[in-house]
Amino acid sequence: MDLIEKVQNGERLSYEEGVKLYDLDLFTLGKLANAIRTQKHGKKTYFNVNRHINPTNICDDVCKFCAYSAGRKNPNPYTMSIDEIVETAVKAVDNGADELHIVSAHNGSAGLQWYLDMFRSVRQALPKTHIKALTAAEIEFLSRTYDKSFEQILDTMIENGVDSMPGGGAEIFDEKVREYICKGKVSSADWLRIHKLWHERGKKSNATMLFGHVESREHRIDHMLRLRKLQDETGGFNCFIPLVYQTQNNYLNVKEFLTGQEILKTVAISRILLDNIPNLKAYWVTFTMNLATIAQEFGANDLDGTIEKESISAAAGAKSANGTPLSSFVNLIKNSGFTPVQRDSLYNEIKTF
Ligand code: V47
Repeated sequence: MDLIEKVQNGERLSYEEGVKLYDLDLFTLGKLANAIRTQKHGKKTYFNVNRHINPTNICDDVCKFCAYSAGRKNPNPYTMSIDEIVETAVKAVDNGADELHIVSAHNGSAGLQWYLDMFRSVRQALPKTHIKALTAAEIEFLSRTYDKSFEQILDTMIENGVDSMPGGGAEIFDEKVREYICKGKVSSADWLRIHKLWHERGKKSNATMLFGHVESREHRIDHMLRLRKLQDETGGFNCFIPLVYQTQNNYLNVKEFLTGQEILKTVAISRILLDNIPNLKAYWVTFTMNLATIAQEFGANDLDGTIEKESISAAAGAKSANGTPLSSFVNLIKNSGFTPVQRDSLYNEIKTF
């Protein structure tokens, strides 16, 4: 059977077939991915009203692609106080946010207690707000630095009020690429193991893939299939988020920005290959709003959220520092022919516009 027919019949593709998908032209891929998106989600495009909080940029790890950590290229180290974090969170919720996305650099001098106090204090101040916090990379870092098992860190996160885990830190799972771009950070096996343990605790998480730097198409397919395998076991991933590498202020020295065509092909292929992860996010921060809008026709059914403030991708050149207002977000989705649906962090629908 030919590849196109296999996709149309909803059959699962192998690694080799996944790689071959890239040989199809963009419009064929878009049509195939859009058919799957429409079958699963119709014309709905999800987003949420969220606030990113990045409490510290002081980092003990050295990822070549990162422009956010307070290293040689970013001389402004900071660590927010617990009061500042709570104040920021309360203000965001007063302004309508129902999710706090809290991730940081790997700050070995802050102390494990600082992390736990942060979650407990935010939870006390905001009993109903969803806290999505700590990437698997941060969890591995905390485990390594404070001599705790992954299980102990995950259990204390839950005790202190964390609801779900974001998908960061996955980068590219291929061990050689990983060694080059983020040596010393969480291994691929541990990233997957931490999410597995989290899912076994009845909790949900997301998964990202950082692409458009030194990786090949084959590495992207390998990355997606490692996620598909874990999802078969646990069913705990809500969403897959392909992050487009931003080129500025970092040490990876890749100056060529990916073409829109390659980004859209990768979106469509992830919709086709990840048949068991329900949601596919075109994260407007790294796509640009224009391309995220188009990605809705190539399989994406989620555009992330209003964000309010963004530091990680903005440091590397993305135009995301101040988030985006709710009204323009809604209009953008509407004007592109889709139905904006505000969701909570676990994809329960809150409001259809
Ligand atoms: O893991 C770092 C990435 C991630 C760059 O779970 C960069 O809903 C592009 O994971 N260019 C953090 N990306 C962000 C993240 C995320 C974002 C939105 C939603 C969710 C979710 C998760 O940012 C890191 C890293 O892969 N990153 N540097 C850069 N130069």
